[in-house]
Amino acid sequence: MSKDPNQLLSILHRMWLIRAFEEKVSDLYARKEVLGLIHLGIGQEAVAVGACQALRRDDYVFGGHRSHGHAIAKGADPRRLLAELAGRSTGYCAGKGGSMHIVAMEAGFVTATGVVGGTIPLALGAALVAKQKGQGQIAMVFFGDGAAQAGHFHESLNMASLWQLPVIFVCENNGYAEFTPLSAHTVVPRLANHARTYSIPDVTVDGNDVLAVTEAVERAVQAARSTKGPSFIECLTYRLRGHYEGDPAKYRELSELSDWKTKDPIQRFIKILKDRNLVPDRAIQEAEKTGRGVVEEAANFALSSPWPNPEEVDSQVFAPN
Ligand SMILES: Cc1ncc(C[n+]2csc(CCOP(=O)(O)OP(=O)(O)O)c2C)c(N)n1
Repeated sequence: MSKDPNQLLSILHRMWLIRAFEEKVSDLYARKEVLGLIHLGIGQEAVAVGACQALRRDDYVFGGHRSHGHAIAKGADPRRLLAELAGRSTGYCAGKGGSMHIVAMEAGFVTATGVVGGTIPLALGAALVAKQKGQGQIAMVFFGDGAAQAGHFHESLNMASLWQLPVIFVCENNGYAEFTPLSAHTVVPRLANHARTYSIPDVTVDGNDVLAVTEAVERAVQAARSTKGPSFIECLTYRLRGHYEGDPAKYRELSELSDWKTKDPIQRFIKILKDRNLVPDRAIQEAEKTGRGVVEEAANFALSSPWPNPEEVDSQVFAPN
């Protein structure tokens, strides 16, 4: 990727915005202002930002259950996102979806899902539409290592390759599916190898290095836009929080957690920026403050927004009345 300082700063801003957002969600959850099951992506910001950095606004992105960061990275409005998590009528789904059902169509974030790997086949549908429209749009789907063990993951890889669909599979291998380590749920430790079975080009990258993710995705995007079909990118990363908010995470060693803390993707990127003198120090310092300011404003917006009208409980939902 180019070393344009504005582009580098925008990457840093986005990562801080996501980190600040997730920390605010954790805080609001503890205060019971945000309800439901909450999965945070703290520690995985480089994947979301690096991958979406290479996309156009009209490209389609699909997430999963840990997708606040994916939505923000694609350009979703943090105010409407936080309002959704707080169950308010100004939220993306009028407060009826919550954390795992984010839809931000204006930003090209098509949907998240609580069904593990459930959006993988959906991304193929978007890619098929994009291919038929012929305007260079592409689809991208984020999923975890656990999702890669699902049958529909394999069916989707097969179909994407067979039909040469412009879809990029981004596997966030954070080493755990819920409380189960990778070694206990597959005999295939390098998940990108699955792509080879279906003749899809693959790469495994350090998912805590935002520039490595960006470079891999840029290549995949170029291929997808020039009708060369799907790509698979496995990003090795780690979640610094439990599986869900409130998870005591007793299934992993504290030494493992502290080791990964030293690989924090934001601090690593800051080190690169400073060591190589790529952007002014002052701008680096400002980035965190800016992100936290945006999130503070989003929280004020969300918590001062009205609750949904109880009479509308069965509108906009797929439920019999
Ligand atoms: C179809 C389905 N099976 C099981 C679950 C329960 N579940 C929720 S999250 C999760 C683990 C997902 O792991 P992974 O795909 O690696 O994503 P991560 O949580 O690490 O981001 C499971 C099994 C579910 N939500 N949907």
